[in-house]
Amino acid sequence: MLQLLIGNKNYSSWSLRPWLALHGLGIAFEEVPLRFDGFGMDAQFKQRLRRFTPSGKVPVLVLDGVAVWDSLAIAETLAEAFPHAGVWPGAPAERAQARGLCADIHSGFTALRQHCPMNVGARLPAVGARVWQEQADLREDVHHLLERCASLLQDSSGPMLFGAFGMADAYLAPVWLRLQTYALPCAMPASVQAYVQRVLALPALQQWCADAAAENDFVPFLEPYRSGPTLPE
Ligand SMILES: N[C@@H](CCC(=O)N[C@@H](CS)C(=O)NCC(=O)O)C(=O)O
Repeated sequence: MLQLLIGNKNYSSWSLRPWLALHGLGIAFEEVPLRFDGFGMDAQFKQRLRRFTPSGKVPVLVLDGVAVWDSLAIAETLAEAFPHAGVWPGAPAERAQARGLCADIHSGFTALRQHCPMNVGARLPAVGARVWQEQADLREDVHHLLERCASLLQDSSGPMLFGAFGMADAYLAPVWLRLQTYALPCAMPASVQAYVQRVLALPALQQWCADAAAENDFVPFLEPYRSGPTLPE
């Protein structure tokens, strides 16, 4: 029995990663949504999470009654529990690359995270143009990721980064949603552009975006750039 505790789909990039991986790899699970009513200790969100994780954060995977928190720990747990599902590539060199990429995303790219928080349904091109111009570290983050993807795709048998869909593709998916939201004017190599289109067209990712829209839940403390759901930037 597998459960995944997740936050608001419009905002929670960390929840999206294992959710998309589970769907993309065909591993059945039950989704347990926890609304982001606040990140303070008195928030319902924190209260409901308390018995699963001391981190107070989503995602949390519950596998046979054991709670596993943190997206990277979840990735390794899935690889262990479902060794034939293709969480990581089969070849050791590729597996090392995929793990390294996920670890780098997990601990880095803070400028992209800070200036372009995930907001699936919003369209903020003016904000994107401004932060792109003002924030050199954001430009570096994006250029670095695009170069890395281009290089991996060159060696990949396709259609995904390491051949078949895996955790690395799921880890990068929120980046492509951010580029969409903020319309960052980055120069994207054609191979990466085609890859991004393939990821965005994945039925599971389409489903996540539709679910995010259906939430219809504007969460002010996660909205640095908007004061209401339909207000222009
Ligand atoms: N390193 C964690 C990050 C998880 C995380 O920051 N989750 C956010 C939602 S996307 C959260 O639950 N935040 C609650 C808080 O900051 O108190 C992971 O990889 O799972």
